[in-house]
Amino acid sequence: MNFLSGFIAIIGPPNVGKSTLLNRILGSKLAIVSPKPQTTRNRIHGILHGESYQMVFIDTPGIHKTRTALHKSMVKSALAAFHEVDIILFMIEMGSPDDPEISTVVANLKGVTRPCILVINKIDTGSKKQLLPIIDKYRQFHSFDAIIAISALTGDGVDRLIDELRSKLTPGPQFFPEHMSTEQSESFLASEVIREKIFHLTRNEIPYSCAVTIDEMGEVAGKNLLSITARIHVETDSQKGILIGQQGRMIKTISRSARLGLEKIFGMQVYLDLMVRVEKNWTRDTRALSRLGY
Ligand SMILES: Nc1nc2c(ncn2[C@@H]2O[C@H](COP(=O)(O)OP(=O)(O)OP(=O)(O)O)[C@@H](O)[C@H]2O)c(=O)[nH]1
Ligand SMILES: [Mg+2]
Repeated sequence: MNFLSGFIAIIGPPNVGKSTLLNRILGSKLAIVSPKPQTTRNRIHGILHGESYQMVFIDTPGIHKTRTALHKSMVKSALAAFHEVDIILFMIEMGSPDDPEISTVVANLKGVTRPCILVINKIDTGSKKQLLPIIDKYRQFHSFDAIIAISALTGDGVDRLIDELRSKLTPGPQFFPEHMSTEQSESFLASEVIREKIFHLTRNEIPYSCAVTIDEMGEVAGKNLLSITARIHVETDSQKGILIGQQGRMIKTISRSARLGLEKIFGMQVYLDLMVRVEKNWTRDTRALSRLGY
């Protein structure tokens, strides 16, 4: 019969729970999540295989006012998604609907003609009463095809969202084979897990000054062991000092926590060799950015 498919972008300001929703929908951890804004830097694809349909979700970096070349590249990749997908999930969070960044994000809805669903996330943090004024306000910005309140964290409302999306899919090909849940390479996943631990374990500007690349990654024959050599790039010598920590304590903590996360994802023991390298002001240097994957 008619197979249905479509590309669906999850777009919105930083920290509203876009990556959490992607992971929730796919039931596996594809995108890293942290309580800090601007965690996601690249677009992340996740593929949901249903009975006679396929949804390809694209998690995007949070849209915000840009400062460095890194931020520009992040926002550019998020904005491009507006024009490259079939359906847009425009996500905000219940708690801060008046976020000053919202106007930046909303401005990009102008002229969008494809189906657009407003998703109000984090309803576990407040009461239903708070929703009405938010809905009224956002209706003035755009004529949304549907408005759905969810909690990506608890899963509340997510089935309803999937049903709504399914009703908006159009006949199309099965873009990806059934066993495939993401297009991301294993080395990208590995570098993101390490970056996530840096986001969780360090403060101030440190998470924003780090990029992670994988030098080598491979299974050790006959040992059920994955060996990974990775490099954390920072912008200054003092950041390098902080990341390594007194007697190497910080880098050891990051390394241990990353190793456990990697073992969970890859289902085997992991040996992780982590180095720190200074790449002066890489977030402002477009050539360094592309070297580091942005
Ligand atoms: N209480 C609650 N917290 C949530 C929910 N969804 C996400 N969070 C939390 O919100 C924070 C940000 O989540 P992310 O998924 O990283 O948000 P994001 O929109 O991808 O953020 P960026 O990648 O920085 O743009 C994390 O601490 C999540 O655990 C939710 O439904 N309820
Ligand atoms: Mg994210």
